[in-house]
Amino acid sequence: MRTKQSMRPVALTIAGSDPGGGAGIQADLKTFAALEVYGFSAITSVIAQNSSKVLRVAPVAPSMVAAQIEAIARERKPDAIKIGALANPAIVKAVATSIVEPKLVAPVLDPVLISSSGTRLLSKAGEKALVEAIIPRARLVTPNIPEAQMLTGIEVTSEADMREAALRFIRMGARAVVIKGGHLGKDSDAIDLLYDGRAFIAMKAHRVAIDAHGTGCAFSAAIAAYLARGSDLESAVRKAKRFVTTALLASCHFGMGRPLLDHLAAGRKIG
Ligand code: PXL
Repeated sequence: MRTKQSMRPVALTIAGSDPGGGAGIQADLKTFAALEVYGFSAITSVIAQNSSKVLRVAPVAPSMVAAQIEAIARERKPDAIKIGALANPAIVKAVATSIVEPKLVAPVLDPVLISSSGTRLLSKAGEKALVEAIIPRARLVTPNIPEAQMLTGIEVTSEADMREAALRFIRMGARAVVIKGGHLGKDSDAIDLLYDGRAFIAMKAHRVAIDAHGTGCAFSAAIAAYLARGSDLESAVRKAKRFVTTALLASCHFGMGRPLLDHLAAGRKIG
């Protein structure tokens, strides 16, 4: 019997591996599955970690990262791409070339710099390469406040600073940016700021006081999933925010460190 080609949307994650499944490739694939999007993946770095800490990081050879992307894109171009941890400048450049040459869709970039437990997941030299090679090609960049500060050099302590940093990302060449305001004003509502070079959209939400591992990964993966399903950027960001909040409220401990999100529970609740 002949099996037909799937009509299901496909999203690709290019990210690091978290064996604990809370962040990285594993969290991205769960997010795609929860949102009924087929998941492709290319591993950039193998990270030995659990819910408490990172023990070791082994970057994959840049040519091998490129080969993974080429192998899948040769057969089926993904409808959306999410990029996470890229480890070093050589991997940053290999990923940029692998996306640009076959004219793949512009990626959602989660500019992962340092793990929540304090280990660098992109070297200092890699930051410069990210600014030069990936940010100018991004459909959307999704920094948190520390990442926005490190990449723009602007100190962000207010909503006005968030707007200034957002402007800077657009000047760097990104088509849009959403700055996650979770690290600002710990006692008040959390405000995420979306800017596409035309209008600032402030998205206010009640702060969920759960310090789970992998929220940034799930957010950018969910945005990519909704884009793959055909959402426009603003609604993809709004729905992804709801997905993360729902997964956060269903989060649980699978160890002694931070709680981990329940991606599949969020998918069942809100899809
Ligand atoms: O949340 C940033 C992040 C991204 N990707 C991987 C990670 C982490 C945090 O630990 O492990 C693979």
